[in-house]
Amino acid sequence: MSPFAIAFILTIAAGTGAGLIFIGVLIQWSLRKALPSRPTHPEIEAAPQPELLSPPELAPEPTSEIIEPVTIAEPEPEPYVAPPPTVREPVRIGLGLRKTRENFLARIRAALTGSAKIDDIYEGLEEALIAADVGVEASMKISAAVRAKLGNDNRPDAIRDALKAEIATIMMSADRAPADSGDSPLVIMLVGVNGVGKTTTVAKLAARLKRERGSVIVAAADTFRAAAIEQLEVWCDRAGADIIKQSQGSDPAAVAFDAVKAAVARKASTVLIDTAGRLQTKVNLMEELKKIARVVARELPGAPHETWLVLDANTGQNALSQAAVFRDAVPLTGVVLAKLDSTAKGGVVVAVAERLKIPVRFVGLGEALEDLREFDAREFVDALFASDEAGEQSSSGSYAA
Ligand SMILES: Nc1nc2c(ncn2[C@@H]2O[C@H](COP(=O)(O)OP(=O)(O)OP(=O)(O)O)[C@@H](O)[C@H]2O)c(=O)[nH]1
Ligand SMILES: [Mg+2]
Repeated sequence: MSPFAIAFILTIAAGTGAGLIFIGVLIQWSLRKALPSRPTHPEIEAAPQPELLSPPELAPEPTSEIIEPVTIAEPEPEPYVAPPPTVREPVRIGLGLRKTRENFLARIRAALTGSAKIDDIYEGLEEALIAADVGVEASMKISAAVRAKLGNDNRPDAIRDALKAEIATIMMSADRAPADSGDSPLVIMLVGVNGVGKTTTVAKLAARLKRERGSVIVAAADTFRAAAIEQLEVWCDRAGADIIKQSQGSDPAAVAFDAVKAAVARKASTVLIDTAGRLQTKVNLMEELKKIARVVARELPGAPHETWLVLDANTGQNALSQAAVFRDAVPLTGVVLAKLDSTAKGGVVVAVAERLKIPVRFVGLGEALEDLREFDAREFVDALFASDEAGEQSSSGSYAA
């Protein structure tokens, strides 16, 4: 091959190579433009740009401005709910009535099986009722009603069933609908002689009504007894209720007034007024209760919507005379029978229903917050007549709160 031909081929090859290199560079350049830029050095990639360093969600110490969007993005925080005050299962009415039931049933059984003579049977029944503190008058009335229904039928089961039905009728005849305070707070005033269990009942009710209806305000309107306010404060703390108080010796009506006013302002659902059980004289106490009711009504017409007399179940028939005294001062709308657990005289609830014609609303079955049962006439009668074995069963079964 001639040197000219070799030179020509080399020139063509060099030109083609340069052309190819040019095209390669061109392709690379256009690809760079089309793809997102990638840093050439990994160490630069690991070190973000200053403006990327602190997006709100990554900032190590966020300021209040940048924390906001984060909080909004999170689910709504659960409202704080205090742990329920109940620490154990509530006492069952069957267990609370154990003493009354044993006493009552033993006597009824003796009356029904002791003699076949109708007169003896009914005499025995009356005695059993009186011994359970149903009261002489009510006992005779009940016994007469059963006899009128059964005539000469002396079968123990028939008498027992008729007796049970008669007591249930009396208990239910006193029943009435609970007060309705509409959109306003329901104001309940607790009254009763000293030591019956008012303050404990207020605390039990506060815990219960808070769970059932919403926030509760308690008025410490026993400003007479030393340490009464502190006692109530401890209870309210446990029950998770707000307390409105003043110093000892201050005007109880003013405390109750403040509590109702606060409840209206805070849209609380219930106000519970704890009152004194003893003042210098009984007259003073009654005047004070009247004044509380009057002053409260001035702030919230219709209040107190309920005035409940707290009775100690151990007082037996004396409960009736207490009720008469209080009823003269303030219209009673219900009874709370405290300490039913510690008495064999639980039959007094029958006398209360029969004589006073006001319903038993709750029964106290112990000293703890959860030891309060809503009163149910039929459940009470069933528990009263439950045979020992069945009673224990029902105490842990259908009577469970
Ligand atoms: N076993 C039992 N004890 C109760 C019950 N209710 C209250 N008590 C006890 O009865 C005592 C008196 O209770 P309080 O609630 O202070 O009575 P109170 O009526 O407020 O008394 P004063 O404020 O003095 O009028 C306390 O030792 C309570 O623990 C109950 O249902 N069962
Ligand atoms: Mg008290």
